[in-house]
Amino acid sequence: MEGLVYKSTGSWYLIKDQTNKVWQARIKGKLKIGGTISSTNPIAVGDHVSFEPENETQAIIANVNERNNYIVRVSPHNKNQKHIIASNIDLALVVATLRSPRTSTGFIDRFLLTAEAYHIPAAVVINKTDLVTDKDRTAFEEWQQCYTRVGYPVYPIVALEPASLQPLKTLLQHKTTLFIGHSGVGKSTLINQLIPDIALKTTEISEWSGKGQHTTTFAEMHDLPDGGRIIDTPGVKEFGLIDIEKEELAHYFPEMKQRMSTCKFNNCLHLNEPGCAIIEALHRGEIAIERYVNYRTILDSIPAKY
Ligand SMILES: Nc1nc2c(ncn2[C@@H]2O[C@H](COP(=O)(O)OP(=O)(O)O)[C@@H](O)[C@H]2O)c(=O)[nH]1
Ligand SMILES: [Mg+2]
Ligand SMILES: [Zn+2]
Repeated sequence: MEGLVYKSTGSWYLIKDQTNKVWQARIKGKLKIGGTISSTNPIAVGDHVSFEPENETQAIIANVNERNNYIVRVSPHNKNQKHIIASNIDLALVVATLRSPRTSTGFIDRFLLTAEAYHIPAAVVINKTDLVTDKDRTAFEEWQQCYTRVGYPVYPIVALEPASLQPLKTLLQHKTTLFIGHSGVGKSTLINQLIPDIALKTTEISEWSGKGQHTTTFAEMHDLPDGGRIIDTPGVKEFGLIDIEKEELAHYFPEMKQRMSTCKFNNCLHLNEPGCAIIEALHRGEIAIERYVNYRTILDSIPAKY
């Protein structure tokens, strides 16, 4: 039988078959996996699998179909290993907030470039816009302008106000969408609005401000009432970069990728090389300074090859 993985706890998997029947499944013996990625988790949310029923509700997974795509992060347990967050994704959304808590643009940019690297379309949701004060108004407008300009649609919302969610609902229809965001940005609140009978637990600000919570929680997929699915990933604090070399990094910033072929040197890292098209565009105000600063910070964090 064929099924789709909705949840993984590491040893058990929750699968839905074509009739929407739910199975509790596990792996036994050797698993056949399409493709060649090695990761700490052999099966991820979003995987299409074949399975053999053991009884009315339990099953054994025999085979994982080849993935259209997947998105990984550094394994929380081992920095040198990949952990697949989810697979077969149509859209990746970062849920960000200007305050309570403030999401750094560094986090957003790391997320966006990871989506680029894995060829997954991405968009930015700015939640808690009801809390935007005069002090963050400029930053709010800059985020909207900056991300829209480089090709990422921006959706400002108030998760608790259904009327603000209409454009986002239209976007999500009939897609499998991955939600990423720091703990406390309102992902569960948003998902509760999108799927009225789901009743996910939300966390009061006073509770999540303590460190060390949500360290080992797992991604879970949910069906949307009007078609489509969303994948909730609790507690992603940091997006580790995997397998990206310094020379490649600018390819994953669309505004740089588009211009870098006119740099004088073809191995230009866009630092201070003569004839650098990126630096020139930066001086003309065509590339956002914050995006460039984040590029530099991420570049510094990538170890040199030798
Ligand atoms: N003011 C305001 N608070 C929100 C909004 N969305 C969520 N919250 C609150 O933020 C807190 C964390 O929300 P939660 O959904 O648990 O965040 P998660 O960790 O991303 O799942 C809760 O107290 C929510 O009520 C919003 O749009 N505006
Ligand atoms: Mg949550
Ligand atoms: Zn350059």
